[in-house]
Amino acid sequence: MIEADKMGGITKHIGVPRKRSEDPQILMGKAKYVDDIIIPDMAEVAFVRSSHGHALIKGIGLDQAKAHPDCIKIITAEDFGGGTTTTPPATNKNAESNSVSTPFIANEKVRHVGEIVAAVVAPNRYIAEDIVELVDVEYESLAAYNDVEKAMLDDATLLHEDVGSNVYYRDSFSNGDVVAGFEEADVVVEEKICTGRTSASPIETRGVVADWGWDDKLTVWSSTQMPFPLRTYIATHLNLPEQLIRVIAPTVGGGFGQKAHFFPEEFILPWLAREIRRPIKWTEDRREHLLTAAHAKQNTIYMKIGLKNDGTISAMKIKNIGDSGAYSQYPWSGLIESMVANKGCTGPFDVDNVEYETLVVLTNKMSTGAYRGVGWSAGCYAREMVLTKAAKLLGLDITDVYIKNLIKKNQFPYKTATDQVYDSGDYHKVLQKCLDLSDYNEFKKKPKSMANGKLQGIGCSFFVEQTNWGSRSAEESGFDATLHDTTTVEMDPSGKVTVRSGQFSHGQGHKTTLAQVAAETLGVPFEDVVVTDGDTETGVYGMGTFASRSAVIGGGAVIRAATDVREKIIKIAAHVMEANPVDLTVEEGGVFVKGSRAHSISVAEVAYITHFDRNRRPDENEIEPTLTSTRHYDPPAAYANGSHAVMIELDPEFGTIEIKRIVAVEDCGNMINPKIVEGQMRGGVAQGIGMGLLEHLDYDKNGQLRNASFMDFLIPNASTLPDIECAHVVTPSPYTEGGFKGAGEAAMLSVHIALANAVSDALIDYGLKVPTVMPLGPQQIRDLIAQKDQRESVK
Ligand code: MCN
Ligand code: SMO
Repeated sequence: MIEADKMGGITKHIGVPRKRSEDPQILMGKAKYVDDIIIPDMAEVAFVRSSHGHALIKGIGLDQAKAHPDCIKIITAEDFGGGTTTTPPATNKNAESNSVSTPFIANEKVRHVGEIVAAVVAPNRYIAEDIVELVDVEYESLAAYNDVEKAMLDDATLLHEDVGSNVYYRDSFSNGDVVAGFEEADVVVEEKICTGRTSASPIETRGVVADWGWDDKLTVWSSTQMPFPLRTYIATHLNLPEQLIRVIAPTVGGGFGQKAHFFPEEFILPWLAREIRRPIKWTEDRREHLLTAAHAKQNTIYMKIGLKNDGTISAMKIKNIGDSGAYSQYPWSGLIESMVANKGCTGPFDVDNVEYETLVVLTNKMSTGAYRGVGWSAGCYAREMVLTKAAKLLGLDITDVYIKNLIKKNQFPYKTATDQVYDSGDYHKVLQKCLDLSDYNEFKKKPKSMANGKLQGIGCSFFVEQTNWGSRSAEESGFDATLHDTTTVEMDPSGKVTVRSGQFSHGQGHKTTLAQVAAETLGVPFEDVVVTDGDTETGVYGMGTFASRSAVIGGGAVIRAATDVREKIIKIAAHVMEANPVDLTVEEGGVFVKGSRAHSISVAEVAYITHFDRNRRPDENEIEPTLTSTRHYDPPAAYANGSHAVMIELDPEFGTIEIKRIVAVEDCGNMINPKIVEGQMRGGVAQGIGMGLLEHLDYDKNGQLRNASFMDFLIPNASTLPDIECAHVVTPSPYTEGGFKGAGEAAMLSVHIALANAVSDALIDYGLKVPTVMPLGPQQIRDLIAQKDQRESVK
């Protein structure tokens, strides 16, 4: 294990802000995505998708479509015999939980607009779309549900008769004495907070190519975050041995959690390729994407918090109703948002008296799933808006409440009321750094009204984030999942190194960071290491990349495997040099006698001797002549933390917001590559601002999505945002190899909260105004201004 105190610039590779080695190909347009895969004789698929939110399928007329001269194949649910993906019930105690099945193709009933009703194969997409138009589906409308609280009513029409209720998951939890906690409180605030329905909107939409080769092996290219689990999934449903299937994730243009699911299209294409024995492709268009790639973050949360006069939080009570959409998205299920939110409900605060209830409800919308910061974006928003309001009622600033309640440095490891174990941190230092860099206290004193007629405001927020989903992190978030990862480190006879990672970088820069970790551990130049991932034929089984797990778990597995290889290099070099192994060290491609640079042998020579020179290497019965190790890693959770400050100018007439400054401070333990961490922070902040300001997939009461295009569903762009100012505090995790904590999602946990607090600050002259909805578009801002002073509603 690399000692944590050797990090932070003292080491040669870890901590170095290198540029990403993968970027030149991407920036020059050379990188190949799924849609760039072209195979001779390849046909294309288009889907007949439901135009109804909730309806019975009374008949599907295929005659005209089949009569089209270019129709290669057309299939409906019947062809699969009603095949489904079934998300099993949650196994945690105190839960009432049901499994929910997702049909690959809708059978008898559609439950959301965009659901697949039939698949058409034609020589190309244009013709396939023409044939789709010829399919005549007869529907009988059913009542559709957009609002979870309506779908929960006893007399609501059921989406899934076999589940028996539109509420398919319910649990409750209590710790401490919540009644006494509220009695002790000097102010109690309760709000209903509703968050918007977002889409991760990666630049590259989904896409699948499937080819049943001459050798009877199936190759599938998919824009996925999890190539190996996808292979298992396809093998299970096609009833094939896994070694007959090769899954390749080529360059993937962003996933953000959305591509960490299995979608029906990823099974239908391989199935069709087997049937027609021809390569086929499907590339999702943006409208399909907004309609049918997993949505996220829509929660209705009743949040009640009690505070004492000095700002101490004395009790919390939460009812979180998750909007699962029409199904429980496989594999993480529709629980992921609300369950993660409630399991992490105390956030960075030292609170004992907690009670929560989690409900997950079916509605006639696309299913929800993981999206960067899953669980926390909505859950933390609800907690923080209530805290902000309570702080204002007590005459305190929200940052006073933070200072009062943040877990103190000497309390780590800290076990939360909900049984999560926070490994390390210095939360007060992080907060102070953010306040200093943003000049928070000075800015607060400024008058809100500006000469240009706008109102200026500043907001701050603080977060803690569980990272690195292995088995134990998942368990601490309520999921019974076996998650770990494996990496092979392999030195070839020329001394060059290949890292075969079970992770899959779809934008995070692992080719750079995992190479840094390998170079550091082995003692070889960075340039000598190549990282491969994304191909089940050349890699080792791994769970993929999600839940900010790669630095810790992937990096940790690299450290373990590379340590084995380094030790072997030393042993073989010792034999060759007739030295004692304990006297040797490996640095930058050479094996040296410690303290004496004169005695050395290059790593390349050791590698050559190992593979080809049996006269000079040790006996192969003593040491096998390979420089390869495969190691697995499944560490405890590490919890990252950070703070955001946002400065805005708000136009009270139009309700628009211009963001002037964003400061982001983060502690992700030892950084492998600060430049990449900052890239992650900036990307997360941008998406967090999108979620906080712009994004909501807006369904009407019949389940029609009203904004399924980038004309109407807005995401932030470069001109929406100022430069994002990044800073770090480093508290290495004592629980992980290298002291790393995850960094990939953190920024999405709290920048929207800082933004909402800035809105509240800008509107201070209008009374007590704390948002209860997200996003905060012009209409919501105008509504907030028009609302009564919230002081009047407090008893
Ligand atoms: N890193 C580091 N030092 C640390 C922590 C991280 O240098 N202490 C580096 C890592 O080595 C890695 C990157 O930062 O190159 C992110 O690391 P990590 O936090 O381990 O997250 P993952 O690599 O597992 O990526 C997943 C995470 C998630 S869950 C979402 S969602 C998200 C995110 O990454 N999706 C992304 N960032 C994304 N960035 C891009 N460009 N595209 C996505 O789809
Ligand atoms: S939402 Mo990230 O892929 O865990």
